[in-house]
Amino acid sequence: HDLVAIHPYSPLEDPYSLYPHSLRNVDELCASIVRSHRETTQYRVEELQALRWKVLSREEIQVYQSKSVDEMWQHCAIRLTDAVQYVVEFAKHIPGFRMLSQNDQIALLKTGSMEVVLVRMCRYFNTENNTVFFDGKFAGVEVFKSLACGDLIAAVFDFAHDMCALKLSEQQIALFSALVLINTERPCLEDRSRVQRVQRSVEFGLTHILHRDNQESLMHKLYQRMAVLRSLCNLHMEKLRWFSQRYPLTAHSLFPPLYKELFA
Ligand code: CLR
Repeated sequence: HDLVAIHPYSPLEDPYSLYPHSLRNVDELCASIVRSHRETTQYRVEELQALRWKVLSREEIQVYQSKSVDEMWQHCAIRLTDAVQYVVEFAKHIPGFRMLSQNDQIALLKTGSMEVVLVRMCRYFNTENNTVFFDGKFAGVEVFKSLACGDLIAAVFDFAHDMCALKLSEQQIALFSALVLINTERPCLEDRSRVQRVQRSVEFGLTHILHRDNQESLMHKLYQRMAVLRSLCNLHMEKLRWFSQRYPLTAHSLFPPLYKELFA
């Protein structure tokens, strides 16, 4: 597997899964998730803020729109895989994740990595003109026209817009991302109870920071967003199946191996 470098099991390395509810540890747990989020999000919020004026020109949009379906799919698959790779790095540093079996790590990433990319998308989204940072500039839905999956793109942009409306802090995004990944409901898990222990500690961490920020009402909204994420990812898989049927050669030989491993 390209996906996860396995580390030898060492319970000492990971006190959180043993004592998830001790108060001193919850601060450490949050700090460590926030640090790994910070270190794996390609751009900082301030950097993205400073780049907001960089919008694609009409000519540049034309270039994307005149790409063939398979060319544009390949291009986006590469960009997405890049983003997924950072999410894999993030996951590896969630306290407790590396203690899970390789099978369970992969099972969580298979369904969760794309969802976390979509959570992270809100940092890269400008609600003033509904554009997302793509290839170094801000791009609207029309840029993705040649993918021929307008419904998915519209749904993804809507989701980003709704996430932005919650005005989450970086810490809240970090903890929410971890919670999206560590989910006992994912299919094909071997050791659900171990995943559950990690999930409880992350949940406890998120509750803790929402309480500290006096924003407990966000919890309910975040759980609602998790259901939307699941449906978006199902739609992505559906589109990928459709694409692979029409363009088997591109899907087979030109998509990044990690993209195929995770989603195919
Ligand atoms: C999400 C946050 C990441 C950086 C990043 C990289 C690639 C971007 C992605 C973000 C958002 C969604 C995105 C993607 C490239 C293509 C994809 C714009 C900003 C759109 C929605 C097209 C999806 C096409 C599939 C059907 C192949 O940290």
